[in-house]
Amino acid sequence: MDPYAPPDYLLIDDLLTDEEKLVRGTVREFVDQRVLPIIAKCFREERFPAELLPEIAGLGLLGANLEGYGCAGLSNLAYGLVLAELERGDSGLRSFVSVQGSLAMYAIHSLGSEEQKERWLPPMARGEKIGCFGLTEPDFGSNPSGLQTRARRVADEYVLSGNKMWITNGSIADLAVVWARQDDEIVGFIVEKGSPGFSTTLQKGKWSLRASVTSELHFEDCRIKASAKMPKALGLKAALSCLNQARAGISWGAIGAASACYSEALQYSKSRIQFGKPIGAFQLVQAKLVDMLTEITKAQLVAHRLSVLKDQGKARPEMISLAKRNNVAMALEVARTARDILGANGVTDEYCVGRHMANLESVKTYEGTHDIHTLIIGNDITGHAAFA
Ligand code: TGC
Ligand code: FAD
Repeated sequence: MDPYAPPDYLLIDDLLTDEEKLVRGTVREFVDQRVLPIIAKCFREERFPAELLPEIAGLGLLGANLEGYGCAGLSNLAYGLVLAELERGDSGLRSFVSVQGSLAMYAIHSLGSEEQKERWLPPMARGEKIGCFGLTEPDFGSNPSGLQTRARRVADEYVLSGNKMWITNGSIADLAVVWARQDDEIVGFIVEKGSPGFSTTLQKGKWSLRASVTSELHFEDCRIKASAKMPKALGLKAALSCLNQARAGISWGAIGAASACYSEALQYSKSRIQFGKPIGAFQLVQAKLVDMLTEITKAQLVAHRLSVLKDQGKARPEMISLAKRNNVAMALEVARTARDILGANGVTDEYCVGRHMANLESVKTYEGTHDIHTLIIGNDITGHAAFA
């Protein structure tokens, strides 16, 4: 197979270092050789490809932009390139890596005690322990400030009660970072699998992210040691600070999915003959391809600039919202247009466009819906919060 060459119309590769290109090249090869041959079947069977985990961990992709504790310490830019490659394979695979590294590991890294970091981060980086991140509840999605999961201190333990929903990795996780209300404050805990009163239910029947595990978490008077509380996980602000990491990564990941759809549609347009010509020779098809390429290129520039700002410590949460909102909407539109260019073939899983299109519907909703990010940016520029 020829190595994949993503669209790079404005030579953004010239802005990358040799090391960044090397990291991306390694993940690109992994996706070509190990992910693409199996992913359509996984999606069809609603199965997360857990067999890839040792290789993903071996490549240093878990918590890759974190420092120390066995993590690779990549720049945010290099990490973004990694996530774009993974999501070129499937959004479910990128979700796994985002939740493990950018949500669960990041939460422990930035909010946990030294003991918690030393205990959990090295095995999580090695892929020996899987994490999930439980913020969303059945009645509180966009508005986590109202979350109802309760934590009570009883002697040297905490007792948790409540339910989380739509939790990526939930049923396969060895530990859950869980946000709960203690008295009137939102606080975060590390809850181990097997804790008395903790159980999970797999959420089946998704037509999106079928190669990703999504679960409910149940806490019925779940008892955990007092030391499971993360000392710096205080207030909604702490929970939201973790989302910045994942949202920034998604802005890169979406480019990978969009690039896969664009490349497939471009190739198809050159080989599919109608009215005696390749469909790519028709003006209307060319206009669609040009719009796709233009939007991908703009998204690449947004993601690149955001990563540079993040590496310089200058990326504000609202900037991250702009990149997540724009790039995911762009990718979904590109996937839909690519699906259209493939005609009837676009609705089969022999081609990747339909799978990406379905996945991106979830990506548009999770980590803050498109409209919540509109309101975050709207608040920033006008000074008027329009959430409630
Ligand atoms: P609000 O009053 O605006 O904020 C409370 C405090 O938090 C601060 N803050 C942030 N800090 C860091 N990073 C951010 N992104 C922050 N956003 C807000 C804020 O400054 C304030 O600080 P302080 O010092 O004044 O206390 O809170 P609000 O209740 O009005 O909510 C605002 C809103 C709607 C933007 C927020 O609730 C929100 O972002 N909602 C969306 C929820 C969401 O994104 N959930 C994601 C769950 S995880 C997930 O989906 C994983 S998907 C799997 C995968 O990634 O693959
Ligand atoms: P709601 O908040 O009910 O929103 C429904 C609609 O109303 C949306 O269009 C929204 O934009 C709109 N809306 C809501 N409020 C307003 C407003 N003020 N103004 C205008 N419009 C508004 N969560 C986790 O904690 N951890 C995970 O690992 C995780 N993984 C996920 C995996 C998948 C596959 C999915 C689909 C979701 C996952 N989520 C996870 C949950 C995700 O973060 C939520 O779905 C998301 O935050 C939206 O919440 P909701 O689904 O309850 O929608």
